[in-house]
Amino acid sequence: MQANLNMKNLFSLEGKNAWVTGACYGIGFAIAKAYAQAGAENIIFNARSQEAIDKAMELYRAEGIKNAHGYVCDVTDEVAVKALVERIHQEVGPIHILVNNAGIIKRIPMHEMKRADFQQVIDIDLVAPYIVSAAVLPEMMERREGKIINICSMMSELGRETVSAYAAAKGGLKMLTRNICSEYGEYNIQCNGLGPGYIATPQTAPLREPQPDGSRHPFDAFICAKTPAGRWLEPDELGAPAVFLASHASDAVNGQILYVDGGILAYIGRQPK
Ligand code: NAP
Ligand code: GCO
Repeated sequence: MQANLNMKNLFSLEGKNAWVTGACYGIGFAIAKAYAQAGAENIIFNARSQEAIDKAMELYRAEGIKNAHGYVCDVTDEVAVKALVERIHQEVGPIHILVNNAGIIKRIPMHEMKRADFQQVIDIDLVAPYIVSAAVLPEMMERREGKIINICSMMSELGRETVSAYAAAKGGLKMLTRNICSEYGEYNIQCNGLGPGYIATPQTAPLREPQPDGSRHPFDAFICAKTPAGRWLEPDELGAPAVFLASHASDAVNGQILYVDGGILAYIGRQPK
């Protein structure tokens, strides 16, 4: 609670253990780095293969982060997630902060998308945040304190061609965020969303690749025209907003989606010159 904290300490994560799902690279890794810089006691992350964990541990070590703990776990596997929570309690300690970051996208016109593809996106981007949050909530309820941050998207608010499953999942994740807020706020648990704009990560790399003739990808130009700053955002620009949502500075913020989009949602798009 904020009663005995001053402004300087409000954004500190000292003494807190943070689990960022899928934080081997991209946005998750950027958030985990920011948490470490904000003083987090331990950084916990997971991936679907030991190879990914080993590679990520090298990245954490290169950043001087010595308190990173990587575990092999597919976030859609409810049994594995519950077992991992117990293992984290034994090997690391309590989970104070959970960031549901792990996610995929499939860019296929809906009428051509196979049901299995649609389902896989829903399972990872919407069902998994439910699975992981449900596994972590009991300890947060008992402790009467916890932070859950769901990584939403522009597609929590907007649609576009070929991303029907992703938009459905991220729209659902916005409402799951609001419902966790509603159901668990009485336990002093805050659940908010972080809504990145268009971020330069492996997930969006296909949208930025130069064309065979060396020209700019049309989507690259499109997004820069839709962003007031005229550029893609970098993963590290999400760090400080993520620290805010994980810290006592946001104890009175609940059920909100904090969009870190460079202004995309406010902007009709650059007018033709
Ligand atoms: P990314 O570079 O593709 O990284 C996604 C991470 O999630 C990877 O580490 C991936 O591991 C992991 N993951 C995927 N499915 C998993 C599963 N079933 N179990 C465990 N880990 C799994 O994506 P990103 O751009 O950093 O995006 C991270 C989050 O931000 C996602 O939820 C995405 O929807 C969201 N987001 C991204 C943007 C953007 O512009 N990049 C904007 C808004 C929101 P593997 O290597 O094993 O696949
Ligand atoms: C896409 C992009 C977006 C971003 C992000 C935007 O194909 O439109 O991948 O979905 O990943 O979610 O906020």
